[in-house]
Amino acid sequence: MLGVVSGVSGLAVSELVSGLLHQRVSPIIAVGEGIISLTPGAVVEFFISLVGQNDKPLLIGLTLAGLLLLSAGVGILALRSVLAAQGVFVVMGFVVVLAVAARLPSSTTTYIPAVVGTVVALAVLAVLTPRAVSSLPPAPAEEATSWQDHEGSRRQFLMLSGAVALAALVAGGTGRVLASSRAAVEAARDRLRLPLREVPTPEGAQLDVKGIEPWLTTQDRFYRIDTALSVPQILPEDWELRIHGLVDNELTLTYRDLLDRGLDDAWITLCCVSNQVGGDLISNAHWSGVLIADVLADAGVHDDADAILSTSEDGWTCGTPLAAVTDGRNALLAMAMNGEPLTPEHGFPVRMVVPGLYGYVSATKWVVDLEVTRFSDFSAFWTDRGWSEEGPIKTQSRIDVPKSGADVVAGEVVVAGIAWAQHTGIAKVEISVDGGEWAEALLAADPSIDTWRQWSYRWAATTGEHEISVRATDKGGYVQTGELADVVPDGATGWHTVTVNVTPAG
Ligand SMILES: Nc1nc2c(c(=O)[nH]1)N[C@H]1C(S)=C(S)[C@@H](COP(=O)(O)O)O[C@H]1N2
Ligand SMILES: [Mo]
Repeated sequence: MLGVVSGVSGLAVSELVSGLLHQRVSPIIAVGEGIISLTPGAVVEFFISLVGQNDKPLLIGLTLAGLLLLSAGVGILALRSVLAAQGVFVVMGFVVVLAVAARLPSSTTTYIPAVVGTVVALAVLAVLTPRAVSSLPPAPAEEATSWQDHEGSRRQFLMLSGAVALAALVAGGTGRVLASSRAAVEAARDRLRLPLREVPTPEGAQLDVKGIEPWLTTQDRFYRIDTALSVPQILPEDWELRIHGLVDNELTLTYRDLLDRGLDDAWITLCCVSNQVGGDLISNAHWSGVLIADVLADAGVHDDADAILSTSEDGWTCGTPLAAVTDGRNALLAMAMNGEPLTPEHGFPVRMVVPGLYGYVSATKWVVDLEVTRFSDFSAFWTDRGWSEEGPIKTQSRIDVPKSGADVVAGEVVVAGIAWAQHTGIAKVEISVDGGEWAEALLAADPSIDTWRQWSYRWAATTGEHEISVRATDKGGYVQTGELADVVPDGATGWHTVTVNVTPAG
C-alpha cells in the first residue's frame, strides 16, 4: 500500500504535467515505447501475433503492472530503510528520464514531468512511511496499551493513503484527458485539406548573411505569447465564430463557412508589445484566411461603432480599432500559416492577424467571438492591466550580426539585421559606429509594407572595442527615435546597440 500509493502518485502527477505541457508522449508511454525498442524484433512480432490490435494498451498495462510491483517492493523496503527506498525511486525516475530522452527532442521542459513525478513519489513516501511504521502491530515486548495507539495510527495511515490515491487518480485522469483531446485535435488537423500552397520567400527578401534572422519564420521558431496555461484544443467541426453587437445581422460562422468564402493570403510580420529593443518577440509568416472586413460587411456594421472586441475560447479578450480591420489592409481571420493549418499553439483552428498592430490588440488566437462595439464601452485583458488601448507597432530595427560581445577580425565586417514598421514600410536603415555619422545600409526587397525588411552594411572595422547602433526610417518619413522608452504601456523605443571587439587581422 505504502509503496504503491507513492509510486502511483508520482506517475499520476507526471501524466498531469505532461498533459499540461502537451508532450507527444507521457513518461509511461515513453517507458512502454522504450521497452518495445529494446525488445528484439522477433519477440515484438510474436507478441503482436498473440494479442493483435491490443498490443499498445496491453503493453501500457504491463508497464503499469511492472511499476506497481516495483513500487510495492519499494514500500516494503521503506519500512526498513526510507533512504534505501527513496534511492530505488530515484533510480526508477532516472530510467524514466532516459526513456523520455529517447522519445522526445530535448528542450527546457522535456524532463519536467518525469522529474516532478519522481519528486512527488519521494515526498509521498517520506510523509507516509512514518505513519505506516507506527501503524504496524507492536512488537510483543511493548506494552499492551500501545494496541490502541496502533489502531488509531492504522486508521490515520489508511485515510491519508486513500486521500493521496484519490488525488492521484484525479490528477492522472486529467492528464490523460488533456493528452487525448490533443491527439483528437492533431488527427483532425492532419485530415484537413485546405486549398493552400506553400509560398516561397519572395525574391530578394532573404539576404545571404550568416546569422541573420531568416525572413520567413517557420512554425516551430515563431515566437509564442499567450496567457493559456494549457493550449485550447478545438476541433474544426466544433468551432464557431459569433459576430454580434452594433450590427444589422448577427452572424454565426462555422469553419466550413469560412472555407466556402475562399481564402485570401498575405505576408504579415507579427510583433509583441513586450518586445524589448533588440528582442526576439517578432516573427514573419505567410497567412491564409478570410478578410475580417468581408465578414463584417455581411453583418452590417453600425456607424457609431469604433472597435472590435474579440474573445478567445479560453476567455482572453482584445480590443481592435474598427478602422484597422476595415481600411483595406489584410486583416484576417487566419486559418493557416506558411501553407499549413495553424498549429494549436498559434491559434488553431482560427485566429486574427492584423498588419500594423501589436498582438495584444489584434491577434486573438482561438477566436470564437467578435463584438462590434465602442472603446468607451469595454476594456480588454491587457488594457485592464495598464497597457495602452490602441497599439500601433512602433518603427524599430535590430542588429542580428555581429552579436553583442562578439570578437571580429579587423577589415570588412558585415553588419546585418531586420527593421520593421508594419503597414507603413521601411524606407531606410542607417548604422552609426561609436556615435559617429549615420551611414546608409543596403536594404533587401520588401514584398509588402506589412513585413519586416532585412538590411546589411559593410563596415570597415578597425582594431579595438566599438559600439554599433542602428536606426530605421519608415515610408511615412518618421526617423526612429533614440530616446529610450519601456515596453509598458505601448512598446519600447531606442536604438539597438551592440558592442564588438575587433582584433587585429593576421
Ligand atoms: N487567445 C489569446 N490570443 C492571444 C494572446 C493570448 O494571450 N490569448 N496573446 C496575444 C499576444 S500579446 C501576442 S503578441 C500574440 C502572439 O501570437 P503568437 O503566440 O502566435 O506569436 O497573440 C495574441 N493573441
Ligand atoms: Mo504580445
